[in-house]
Amino acid sequence: MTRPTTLLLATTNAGKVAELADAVAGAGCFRVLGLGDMGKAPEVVENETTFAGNARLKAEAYATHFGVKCLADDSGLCVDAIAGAPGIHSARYAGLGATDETNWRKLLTELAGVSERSAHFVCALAYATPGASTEVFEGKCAGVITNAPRGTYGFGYDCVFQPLGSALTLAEVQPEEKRRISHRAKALAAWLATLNAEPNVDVKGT
Ligand code: ITT
Repeated sequence: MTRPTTLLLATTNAGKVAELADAVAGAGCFRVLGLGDMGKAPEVVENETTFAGNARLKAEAYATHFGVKCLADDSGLCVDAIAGAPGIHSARYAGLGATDETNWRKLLTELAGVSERSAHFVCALAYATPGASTEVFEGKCAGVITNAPRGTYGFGYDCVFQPLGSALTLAEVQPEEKRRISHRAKALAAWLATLNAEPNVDVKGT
């Protein structure tokens, strides 16, 4: 029997926690902790210019500080008609104190009258181990921005994002369905696929 490895899920975003925690629990080999289970956490300034860079910053800062393996996500929405905005600034698109609703309202205002509404979500997932090199996995989900919000599931921009091939927004599909098709699901799948190569992590929990 392999002892579970402690893994810190380093995000303050409740929506992300819900999506990450399920997948990580499914791996069956981790004792999962959140930032709330730790002592005072260092403040991490996300000042890189890419999703991957910011995810790596967060994962390495927490892994080093707490001495445990750490999984951190940096993600956001890139809209083609506005040069990929809000991109890495998705969480604060509507300014300091932005909420999910002020963010998606600002996006709909920016796109008023715009017919080209293609967009994609990106998730960069960084997996840091103290004293070892960090791995980063990326997932994308392509779709279009709707003209109005629809649905009550999910978080962030889900209510204005309709994945390609779907008639529903990510806030209208059941959470299980989002966990199957999303950018975060794809990044998680790529990370989970590498775990069996680790000497002290046994995905099958044998
Ligand atoms: P942490 O840094 O603590 O993880 P955060 O919310 O600040 O939390 P980010 O800097 O990665 O995280 O910003 C991600 C933002 O992108 C998030 O606040 C949403 O507005 C948006 N976003 C990311 N993934 C999303 C998803 O699956 N559905 C809808 N919006 C999403």
